[in-house]
Amino acid sequence: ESPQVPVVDLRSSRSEVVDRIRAACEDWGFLQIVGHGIPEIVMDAMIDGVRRFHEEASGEEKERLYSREPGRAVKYHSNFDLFQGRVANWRDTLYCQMAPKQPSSNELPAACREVLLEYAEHVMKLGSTLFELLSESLGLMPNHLEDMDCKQGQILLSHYYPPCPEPEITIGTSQHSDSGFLSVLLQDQIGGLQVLHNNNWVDVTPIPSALVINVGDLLQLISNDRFKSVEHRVLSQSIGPRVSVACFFSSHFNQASTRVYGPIKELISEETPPLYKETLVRDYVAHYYSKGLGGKSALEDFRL
Ligand code: AKG
Repeated sequence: ESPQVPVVDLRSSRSEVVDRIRAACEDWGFLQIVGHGIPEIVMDAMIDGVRRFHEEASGEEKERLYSREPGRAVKYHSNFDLFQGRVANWRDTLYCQMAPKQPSSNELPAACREVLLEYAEHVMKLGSTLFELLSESLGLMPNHLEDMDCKQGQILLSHYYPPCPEPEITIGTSQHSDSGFLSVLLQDQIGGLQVLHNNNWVDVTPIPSALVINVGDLLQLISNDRFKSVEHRVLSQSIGPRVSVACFFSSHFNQASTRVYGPIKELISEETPPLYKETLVRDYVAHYYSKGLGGKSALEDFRL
């Protein structure tokens, strides 16, 4: 039987949850969580809202939102690296930066405005829980990661993958690892997301009411390789559409931030010397974006 991405029920005992999260982040860089407290009705409404936007918003509205400008908080486009990467991905995306500054309500498309705000708030709360659990699983005080501003910024990418007539020559989302600290993914029941594990692509099989959690490059960097930021991709399929909402926690949009990130000093010892240089988040992310998707090379360039 092929290995499966670990599933963790957050209603289990604290020590069990911490142990299972540690194991998943060390071994897979990915897990699915259930019992996370976000109501199913909100998750379903979020998926519906995204589908409504992509299917029903007018051409004029999409044209008004279309942008590839780094500074814009709300924008609509296909893959962000269309002009840097090697391929055009078979998907469209609504990009919304929800924190540190929430977009004004008229910047968000009417088709999913309310549910975006509601879902973003739920994921923000869940983010606090997850960063506490991750801190504890690294042997740190519960508030350690949040105090490092790992959760200061929140971006929601609402993806829409249309059914594809020629899926064998097409890709939904190119192979990549995520740049931020942590990602929380809501996916519908269509499937197609795969994670690289021991050099094999493993399906992240949709589980009703579960969320997919994965470690980003910056968490791998500050955890000094304890936790792994792992490459993943989305296949395109003849069935669909598939809808997913990826939430990225980072702090890279804060241009004023002078905070540098390097391996956490509590995790450094003679046996485990620092493996990475210190970096500003915006410098890391600028490097990541300049490379485009298609491999996990950005982090390697920060290795000592
Ligand atoms: C991303 O937005 O970085 C993804 O990997 C999307 C994953 C998905 O659509 O399931």
